[in-house]
Amino acid sequence: MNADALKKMAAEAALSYIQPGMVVGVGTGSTTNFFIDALGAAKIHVDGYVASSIATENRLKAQGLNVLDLNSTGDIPVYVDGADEADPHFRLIKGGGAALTREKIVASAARLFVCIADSSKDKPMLGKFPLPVEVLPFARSFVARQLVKLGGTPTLRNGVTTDNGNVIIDVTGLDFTDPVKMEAAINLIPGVLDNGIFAHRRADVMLFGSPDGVIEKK
Ligand code: ABF
Repeated sequence: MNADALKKMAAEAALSYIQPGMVVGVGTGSTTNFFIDALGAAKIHVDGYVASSIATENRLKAQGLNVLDLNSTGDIPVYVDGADEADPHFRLIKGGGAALTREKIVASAARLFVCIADSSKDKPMLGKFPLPVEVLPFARSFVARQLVKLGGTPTLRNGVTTDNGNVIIDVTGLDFTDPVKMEAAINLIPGVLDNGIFAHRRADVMLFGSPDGVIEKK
């Protein structure tokens, strides 16, 4: 089975967490796109969807689904999103699609975070995937130097501007022994909007699409 088939399997399994009348947070990325398509087909009568990116908002609307403003929903019952890596404690690296800041806001506003991924994202430890950091353009060079002081090797992601008008710096070589601590240390650098470590707000449920079927961990 190819990766897309495994992503689709995980995405469709997440439908079981969606109930009529809910507000549902929706992530960003190719796995989440399968989830949006499944939502469009399932026609569950939810109150509406909170999108974590402009791309997701557009895809939801193209499916005829009702998009809500997070400022008007209060906390939301469930958030469904993909990841670039997940560790055994459901701590994640996200942001390959450059939407990490809004993703973390919606995930943090959600009572339940269901993470959907193909089983190649299931890792014993975080850190192989370069860590995305969203940075104000004004602070790009300063932030890069501070990331070096934290042990990382920063690379500006060329040609990418986030939905919030910022740049992405991808960082390799960081120590992920304590992801909560690293997440906080990076976010203390002035000019950093947020980083792609989801350890403080990790996932509650993992749905991995695998050649043996969907593996659910909670
Ligand atoms: C998003 O989905 C991102 O945070 C993450 O980078 C991406 C996972 O990519 P994909 O679903 O395309 O494999 O949530």
